[in-house]
Amino acid sequence: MRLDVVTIFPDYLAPLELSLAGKARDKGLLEVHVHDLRDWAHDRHRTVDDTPYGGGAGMVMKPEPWGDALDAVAPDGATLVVPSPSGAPFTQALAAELASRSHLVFACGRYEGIDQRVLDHAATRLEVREVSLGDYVLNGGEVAALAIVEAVARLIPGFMGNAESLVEESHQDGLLEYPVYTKPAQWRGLDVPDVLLSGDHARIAAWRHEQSVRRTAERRPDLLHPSAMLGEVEVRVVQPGDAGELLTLQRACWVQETWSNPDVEMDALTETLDDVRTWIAEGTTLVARSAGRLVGAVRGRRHGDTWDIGRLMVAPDLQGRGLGRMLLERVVALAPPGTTQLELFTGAGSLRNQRLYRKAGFRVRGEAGPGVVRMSKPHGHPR
Ligand code: JD8
Repeated sequence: MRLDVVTIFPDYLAPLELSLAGKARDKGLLEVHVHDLRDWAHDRHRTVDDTPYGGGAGMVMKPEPWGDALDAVAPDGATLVVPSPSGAPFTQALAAELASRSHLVFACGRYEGIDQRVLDHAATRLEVREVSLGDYVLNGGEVAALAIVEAVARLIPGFMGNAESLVEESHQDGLLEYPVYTKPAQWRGLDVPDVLLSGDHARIAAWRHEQSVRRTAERRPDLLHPSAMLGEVEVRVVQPGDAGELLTLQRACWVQETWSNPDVEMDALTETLDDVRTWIAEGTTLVARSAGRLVGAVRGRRHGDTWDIGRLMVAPDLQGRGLGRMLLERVVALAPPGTTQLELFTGAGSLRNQRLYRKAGFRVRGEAGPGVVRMSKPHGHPR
């Protein structure tokens, strides 16, 4: 990935040299270039700002230096990221989306902001994403750019030493992190919770999940129960009339899957309405609706003593609220008598999905074709 940052304070971005981004550079995963906007202001004082049309306090950044800078730095088709207090909230999901791009250009504004025509003009040849770091006011875009670069760079495949750790994180599954501890086991009269010293990985995973849910309920209830966000969720067996919405939701969800699995062929992405009508007539398919909107679905099909689970989908804007976990539980509960194994397939790059399935007791059993992993779980056997 290539990153370009345009700013009137290039030294503000010096931390990029030090940090994670520096290591990514050494690994050849990331190429970072910082540019001084004043290099495109050619008057004696290298002026980049002027008074606002319509009056008001402060100064506005002039369009000409920005236009010339972006002409020089941003090739057609690049993604222009503009930190702004009026931008879309920056989230882990947006970080993942930006991490799928090959070239990001950051336009760091100052003063009262950048002349709007710079973004309007840029949008004629670039993907323009105005992004806000949070509901508070900074003096410029540099700090936001640093945070966004770090959140994006660490998602670049091969960047984090062990991709595994990415799966464990807050906001990956909509729950906050559980508390962590390290040696010594006693410190200033404070002990590490016994369960963490037990070596019983199932109990440890359960304790950590409970801690995550408790913290989320206390600190971020908005992230917790589906009903809290979605209102009542009705789950029922699919009807023929659901086919159109199901096709639409499926395509939206599998477009997202291509971000984490760019080289994998996905039937779900290319199926037709008739294909969907055909497979909802086979096996068991559940759909979830909230306020009349189709927000999720899952299917189960019997293959001998195996219950083949698939097409687990949650509307992209509602992911991370536990709806996927709930639908998985519901379709598992529908496994026919005599089922001895639950099985599913997902993208090798779909770490978030794998995390959900692993938390539900599924384990990766190996590759099932290029870029696809098979996960399964014994069923019906008393532990
Ligand atoms: C870019 C200029 C300062 C903002 C007058 C203060 C992001 N979450 C965020 N808060 N603030 C910013 C941000 C602030 C910026 C610029 C981003 C460029 N300013 C302006 C409008 C009010 N001053 C941000 N991301």
